[in-house]
Amino acid sequence: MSTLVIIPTYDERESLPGTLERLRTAEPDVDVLVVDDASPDGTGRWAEEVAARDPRVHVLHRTGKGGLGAAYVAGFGWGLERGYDVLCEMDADGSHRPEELSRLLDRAADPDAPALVLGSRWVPGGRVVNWPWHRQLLSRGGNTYVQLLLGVAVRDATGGFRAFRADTLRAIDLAAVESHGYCFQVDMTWRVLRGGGTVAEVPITFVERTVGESKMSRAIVVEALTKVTAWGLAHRGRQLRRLLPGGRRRP
Ligand SMILES: Nc1nc2c(ncn2[C@@H]2O[C@H](COP(=O)(O)OP(=O)(O)OP(=O)(O)O)[C@@H](O)[C@H]2O)c(=O)[nH]1
Ligand SMILES: [Mg+2]
Repeated sequence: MSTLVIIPTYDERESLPGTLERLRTAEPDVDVLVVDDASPDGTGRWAEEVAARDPRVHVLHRTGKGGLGAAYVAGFGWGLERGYDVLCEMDADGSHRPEELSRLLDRAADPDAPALVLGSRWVPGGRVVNWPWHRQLLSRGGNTYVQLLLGVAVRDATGGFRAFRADTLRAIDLAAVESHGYCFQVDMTWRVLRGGGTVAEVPITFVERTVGESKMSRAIVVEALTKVTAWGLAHRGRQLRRLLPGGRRRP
């Protein structure tokens, strides 16, 4: 099973070296793709130096900060073109522990592997470390909102430590994915589920970053809230139409 771990970066010069080193130690056989959006702090240049010495490390440079979603879509395209079997998402900031990637990969390698394996903070055994209460509230509240509106049983649809099977990504129209922030994670989960795919959650310990700065912003929260509400209303509308007389025959 060939695996690509995609790490999007924007100003992660301080955090990427440690994360990459831990990843190479924990999973020496996976390939890594750093997708850098022309980080002003030189993260992309640094990653390029590593790639020159380590054939398993690759760098995709984008011209400017275009959001997490667009970076992943570019990374997925790169990986699918090269025929990887499993494509993973992982943050550069150390929140996703490279030592726990094996849990996701083991599940993705099962004979009855799900379409998507999520590293989950909010299933039994999952934890968060040093995360301020307001971030926990936002994450738990956001995930409850997703579950209620979309009617999905996924506990951590906003998490970004995950493993997709390549055929799962091939079945998704990636060019149509426009979400930027952590709404992107919900968007991808929802597309997998709507396409009939299964999603499995494995517990992870999520550790608050110790260096660098968060890219979380009000705009990212507003985007997620607006889009999840719109998807939820459309979904409930479709359900309602199916219940109406003759509803099933309607297009
Ligand atoms: N290429 C690229 N990477 C990004 C962009 N925005 C965020 N990232 C990366 O995406 C990962 C997650 O971003 P974080 O800033 O940690 O955001 P977060 O994990 O949602 O929020 P925190 O919990 O506050 O850290 C990090 O590796 C970032 O460098 C972007 O616009 N482009
Ligand atoms: Mg983070």
